[in-house]
Order: sequence, then structure tokens, then C-alpha cells
Amino acid sequence: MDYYSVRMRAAAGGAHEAGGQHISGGERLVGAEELEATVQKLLRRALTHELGQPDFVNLTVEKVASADVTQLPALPVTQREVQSVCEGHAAAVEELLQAGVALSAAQKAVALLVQGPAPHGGVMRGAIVMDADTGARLESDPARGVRVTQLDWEPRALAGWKQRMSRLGTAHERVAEALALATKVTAAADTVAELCWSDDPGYVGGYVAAKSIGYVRIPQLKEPGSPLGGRVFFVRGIRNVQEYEAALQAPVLIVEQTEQRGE
Ligand code: PML
Ligand code: MG
Ligand code: MG
Ligand code: MG
Repeated sequence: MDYYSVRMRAAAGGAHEAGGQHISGGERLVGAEELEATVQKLLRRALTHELGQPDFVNLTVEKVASADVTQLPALPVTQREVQSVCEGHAAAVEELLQAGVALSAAQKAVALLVQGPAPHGGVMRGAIVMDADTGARLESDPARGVRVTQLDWEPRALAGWKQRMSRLGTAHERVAEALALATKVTAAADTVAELCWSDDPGYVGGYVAAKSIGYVRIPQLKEPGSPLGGRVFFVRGIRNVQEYEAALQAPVLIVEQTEQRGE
């Protein structure tokens, strides 16, 4: 069976490449029977985003041979309880240290997401790539960042995951999508860890993920109403950022659960 990669990105005030403000994005990898519904769902996401109406939506559909698809088991999910944004940031730094990121790099990444990581302080469409030891930013275009494409859950694995997670109250689409992305990013050979929190004003949560610690949710990483957030991929030993980004764009399906930490 072949798959279809479906990608969406939406912006206001012009296309991203013309300086428009990023509103929403989405990546799916689906079978033929899901293609039309997926395109419709992503278009609806673009048109109904809380940040407002986009005037640019790019939807791309590409066929992907099933032989090219790698299967990855989802990272285990745990949650840190925090009482404030400040505690959330401290928890994130702690988890990043645990995953092998240098303290100065972890602190720099948190500060960047707080202030807005794009050149003029806004959000980026893609992720920051940061040297895990020196904290140097490596992405070649700091307005765009690095984008992860061609990933999705295998439908039965997603259904199973949602059933397991509903007990923890975290069976949401947003978490499933973020977990798929984090699983793919942390599986890349040169990734040390990922830090993410949402750029959606109505969602204040995020996570730290790494192969060694799994997907650690942190429910408060910014104040409600803030449109600032994003992703930082910490790397060690990459030859160049283009090669690293290419690895993040090879097709991946999330197929099965590993045991949950702490269950
Ligand atoms: C996003 O806005 O899509 C990023 C969400 C990251 C947090 C997901 C979670 O709560 O685990
Ligand atoms: Mg995206
Ligand atoms: Mg998103
Ligand atoms: Mg968003």
C-alpha cells in the first residue's frame, strides 16, 4: 500500500516566505482512503485557528512508497506536576540536564522561547536547532527554522494509545501529534533532546523529550494568552543542518506502545 504525505502551513499578512505571520501547520501520512478527509481536516484547522484567519494556506500532497516508511514505537509519556510557569521552566531545565543537555544551553533555550525565537521576537514556523553543549543556534534560516514532515500514527496504534491515555486524561489529538513528532525527532541519531511549548495562546503546556527520559509533559510553561512558544532540537555531532533536517523528513509511522514509565 502507498501512503500520502499531506502538509499544511498557514500564515496571515502574506505567505511565510513573504514575511507573513505563521498561524498553523500540520503533517500527516495517511492511506488513500483517508486522503480526502485529511486534506479537509487540515484546511479546517488552518481556517479556524484561534490566532485568526490566514490569507495564505499551502497544502501539499505527495505519494510515499510504503517501502520507504520507517516504523517507530511511541515514547513513553509521564507528567511533571508544577504550580507555576517558573516551576515549569525549572522542571524543563532539570529534564534537559537529565537528558544530557548542558545547563547553559538548556537555560538559553528556555529564554529564547520566552522571548519569541524569530529574529524580531515572533514565533518560528519550524524549530530551532541548538548545539547541546555550546548553546549555539545552528538552523540556517532563523525565521523558518527546521521543519519535521512525513509522520503520523498508524491508525490502530493511535486508537490503542488513546484508550490507554484516556485513563490519565491526556488522550488529546494535540498530545498525540506532539508525541509522534517528539518520537521521530528524538529517534534521529544526532538528537540529544527536544524542548517544546505551544505557541497557541489558549494552550500553556509543553514537554521535554529524549530517548533516555521519554516524553515528559509539563503542564505550565507560559502564561495564558501568550502567543509565544516553539521547539528546540538539541543536537550533538551533526555534520550540517541540511543533513539533520533531511533525516527529520524521512517518512515515519508510529506503530506501537512501549511500557509507560510509572504505570
Ligand atoms: C502544539 O501546540 O501543538 C504543541 C503542543 C505541545 C504540548 C502537548 C502536550 O500537552 O503534551
Ligand atoms: Mg508543525
Ligand atoms: Mg502544532
Ligand atoms: Mg500552534
